[in-house]
Amino acid sequence: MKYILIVFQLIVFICYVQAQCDPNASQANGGACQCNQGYYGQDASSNGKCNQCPTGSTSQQGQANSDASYCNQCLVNYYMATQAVQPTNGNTAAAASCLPCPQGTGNQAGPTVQGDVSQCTICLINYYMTQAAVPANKANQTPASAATCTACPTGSGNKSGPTIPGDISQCDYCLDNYFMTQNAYGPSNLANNQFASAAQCSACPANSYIKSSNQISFCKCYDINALPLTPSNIQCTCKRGWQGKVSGSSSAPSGCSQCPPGQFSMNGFPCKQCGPGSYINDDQGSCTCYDTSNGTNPWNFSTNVCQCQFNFYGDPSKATKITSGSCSPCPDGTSSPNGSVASSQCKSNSSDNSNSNQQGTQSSTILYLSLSLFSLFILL
Ligand SMILES: *[C@@H]1O[C@H](CO)[C@@H](O)[C@H](O)[C@H]1NC(C)=O
Ligand SMILES: *[C@@H]1O[C@H](CO)[C@@H](O)[C@H](O)[C@H]1NC(C)=O
Ligand SMILES: *[C@@H]1O[C@H](CO)[C@@H](O)[C@H](O)[C@H]1NC(C)=O
Ligand SMILES: *[C@@H]1O[C@H](CO)[C@@H](O)[C@H](O)[C@H]1NC(C)=O
Ligand SMILES: CC(=O)N[C@H]1CO[C@H](CO)[C@@H](O)[C@@H]1O
Ligand SMILES: CC(=O)N[C@H]1CO[C@H](CO)[C@@H](O)[C@@H]1O
Repeated sequence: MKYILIVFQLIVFICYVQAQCDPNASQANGGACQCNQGYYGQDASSNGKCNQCPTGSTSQQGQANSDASYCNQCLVNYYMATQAVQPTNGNTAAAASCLPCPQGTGNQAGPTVQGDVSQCTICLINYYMTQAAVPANKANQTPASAATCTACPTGSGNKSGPTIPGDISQCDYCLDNYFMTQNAYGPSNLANNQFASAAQCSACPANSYIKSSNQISFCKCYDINALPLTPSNIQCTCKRGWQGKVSGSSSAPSGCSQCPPGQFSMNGFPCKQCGPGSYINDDQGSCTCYDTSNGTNPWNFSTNVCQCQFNFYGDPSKATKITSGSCSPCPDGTSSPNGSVASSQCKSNSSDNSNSNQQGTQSSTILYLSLSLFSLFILL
């Protein structure tokens, strides 16, 4: 009983000691509390407190991290303008001064030594590099410069940030939900990049998606029952023989449902019976008029009727499998509107024109006569 009590007290004591570490500190092998990576502070146990290293700088795990001078490294995509100062010779401890790399530039690892903006040697993802970083040159009095990085054109990018100079063809990927119509090409030696090109990338149509890729490609509709997208079919709609509105996300169920037997649909329109005189095609996406002989209109999705062309008359809607010649041409000199059924709809098309022509002739004759009369009058 006595021993159990001692063990219990020991556990409580250990817990108590561990609970004394600052939330941003840890205790190595039961030793003292040490501030974590990115923090510094004296005596991280009891009353001590861990402070965050100044913006852009960081400290290492497993070090004493007792004062600001332990913040002697820069985070990635920062450069070190001045190094950390140790609290010796009467100096006050100071963290390294780390400044963010210019927009679009960065580095592969956080700098550990003092330098300048030329520590920003690479381009960030989706930027391309036209010039490498240049350290300051005291002799020539040229200032330091970071890598020259420009954002890739809309929709294009790079899987990883370029590390060497090149041209716009470094933008050889299309981003998520952009499809590629042309590969990047180059690099060229030309200063103005005239003949280098980024990948050509276009946004996916509504209700479709694509993963980032460096291949000529096309987007996929979310809806598994949609007609596949192609360069000539650039809208997600239900496939032929299915009606409804395609789903707008990969998690949503299909919005398309199959037409009942004998009914057709295209582009998700409501399923319908074929119009009189036509039969349904195998894919349930359209119908065909039985009579396709001269003078008939081909079956059309939006009208769904079988009719004669203009200047013909007849009724192909009465046609059956074996019918042909439903439409007869109007007699010469007459014409009829689209969809005429009776010969009486063939009207002479010259009457109106000849009337106005006659009127024209009449008025010029009158004008001529009046002029002649007028001149005769003058002569007299
Ligand atoms: C259909 O019309 C074309 C000219 O438009 C003609 O050459 C052909 O002989 C016609 N066919 C029939 C079966 O009348
Ligand atoms: C179908 O008919 C409509 C209405 O007359 C017309 O606007 C359309 O051009 C036709 N489509 C075809 C493919 O002929
Ligand atoms: C004539 O009517 C048919 C439907 O029978 C339609 O598809 C076509 O577009 C029409 N043509 C014209 C020129 O209006
Ligand atoms: C009447 O109209 C039809 C169709 O427009 C045409 O083919 C024919 O030549 C016209 N006839 C005359 C006499 O103008
Ligand atoms: C990285 C980390 O753990 N940071 C913590 C430091 O401590 C404060 C509270 O004092 C927390 O809010 C941080 O999340
Ligand atoms: C995926 C990838 O990294 N693409 C290009 C990014 O840019 C570099 C040039 O730094 C190219 O070599 C890569 O092909």
